[in-house]
Amino acid sequence: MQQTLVLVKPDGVKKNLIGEIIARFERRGLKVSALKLVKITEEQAKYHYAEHEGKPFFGELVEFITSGPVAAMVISGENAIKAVRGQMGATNPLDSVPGSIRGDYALTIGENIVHGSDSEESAAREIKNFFKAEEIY
Ligand code: RTP
Ligand code: MG
Repeated sequence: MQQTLVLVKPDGVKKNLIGEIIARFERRGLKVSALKLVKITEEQAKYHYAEHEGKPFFGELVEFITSGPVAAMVISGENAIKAVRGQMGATNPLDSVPGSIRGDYALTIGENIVHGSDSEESAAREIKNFFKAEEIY
């Protein structure tokens, strides 16, 4: 059993894709263990994307992820981290296969619809940035 933090990013929320994205995970057999709509603060965004601090795209990344509400959720299941990353598709939507979320709904790397934790360590850190223990079922 693993838990992973998924964000439907501001572009995904604007395109009305929250339900579609959750449905894909649920159809796969993964569970929604926590869920909320939230506007990320700058501080929270910088913590979330700390590994990218100093990179040329960091400023734009923080600006984008704080530009509107995101749907934050904890998705749980066997090998949930890898399963979700597979369903998301490659970081650059142009490299994402059709049938993946980014391959179906995105065209540019800066607005790629969805986030998913990339390791158990990232998942633990990222989940704590969005949810209290009692908010996770
Ligand atoms: P995410 O963290 O959002 O789930 O995406 P990811 O793991 O697939 O990709 P990551 O390397 O963690 O990058 C985080 C986000 O930064 C933007 N990015 N822009 N311009 C660029 O070269 C570039 N590289 C990354 C993307 O929006 C990516 O989702
Ligand atoms: Mg990442």
